[in-house]
Amino acid sequence: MTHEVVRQTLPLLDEGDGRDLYYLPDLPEEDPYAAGHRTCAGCGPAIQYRWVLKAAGQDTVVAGPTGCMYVANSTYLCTPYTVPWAHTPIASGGSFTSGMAAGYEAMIRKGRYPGPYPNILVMAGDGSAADIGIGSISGALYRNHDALFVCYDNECYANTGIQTSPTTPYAGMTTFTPYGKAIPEGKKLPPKNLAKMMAEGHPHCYVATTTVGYPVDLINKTRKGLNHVGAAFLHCYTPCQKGWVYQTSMTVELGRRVVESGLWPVWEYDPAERTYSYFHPPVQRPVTDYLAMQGRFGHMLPEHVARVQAGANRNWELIGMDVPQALRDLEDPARHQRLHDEEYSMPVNRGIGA
Ligand SMILES: Cc1ncc(C[n+]2csc(CCOP(=O)(O)OP(=O)(O)O)c2C)c(N)n1
Ligand code: SF4
Ligand SMILES: [Mg+2]
Repeated sequence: MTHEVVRQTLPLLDEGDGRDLYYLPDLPEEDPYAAGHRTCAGCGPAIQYRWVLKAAGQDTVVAGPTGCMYVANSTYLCTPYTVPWAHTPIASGGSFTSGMAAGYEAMIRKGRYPGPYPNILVMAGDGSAADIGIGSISGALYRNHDALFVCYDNECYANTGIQTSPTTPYAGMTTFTPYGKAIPEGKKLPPKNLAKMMAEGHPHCYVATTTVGYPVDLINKTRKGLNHVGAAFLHCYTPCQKGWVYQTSMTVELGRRVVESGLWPVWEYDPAERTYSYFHPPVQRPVTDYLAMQGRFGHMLPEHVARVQAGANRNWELIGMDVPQALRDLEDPARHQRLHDEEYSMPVNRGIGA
């Protein structure tokens, strides 16, 4: 006898007219990612893990390919998870999760597991999701296994000592992209556009981007990805305090500024309509307001900063927003100084909708 596979539906939080994207709602009390792990203070990936798992709830199973969030979170016989969790090799997050998803489906159909079908999640770093493990994740998306694949993007291979990854931004200094006389900008290559690759390459999947600066957005996109029957991919910007060199308390602020400076478009891809919807932030800033907060960019020269501003301005156009003349003017290197001499606006108490 074949049993029906019953799926869960997680409720979405009210986003109001969009302004409420900024303020912290009443989060679910349950915390499947409990306190007591060993990530650095202010670790963006740890914030993302906590919110994603709060959004998913207790009927969830998680896989984690090798990276900071495996190493810092688990020591022998000890993890912060109150839900089943497995570590996978760095290349195998997609294949492991495919197996879990297919296994649960089969067990429920055969009556060997009572159901409902659990929330199946894998949270992989950018080194895993955009580089070493991209093949296995692409395979899982292509085969449309019912699971959510999250890339927590700290824009480097953090766990092995902050090496460059495909998502490290242009001019981002890492231990493998030091700046010097020969290469003054540090990293020369532009970052890989992972989320667009995933959406364009797997058009039947739910795909979205978000940051740790927008908790309601992060929680809702997690839930939409889990509610979607089939494969889903979420790309989340997660600052790494150790690798990026910034004030510990600024993690969430960076998660907003990267969007407000046009460097991280926040969007959602709807596989039914095959359309993208872009979030239009109410504030548009010069990229220096973002770059100057981080030591990894301190070596940048005026021409490097101007180049990043030009890229941000193209992003504004891409998401359908006007580029203010003041930001267009900043495409001129003559308008800049060395980044370590640059002033940036200090964070204000944003309040609701600020
Ligand atoms: C096949 C393979 N190559 C290299 C490593 C070494 N390694 C362990 S963690 C890690 C960094 C992973 O980076 P990322 O996925 O971005 O996660 P993060 O450390 O930034 O959290 C690397 C390269 C490995 N475990 N397996
Ligand atoms: S090195 Fe970065 S990603 Fe790793 S635990 Fe520290 S802050 Fe988090
Ligand atoms: Mg990483």
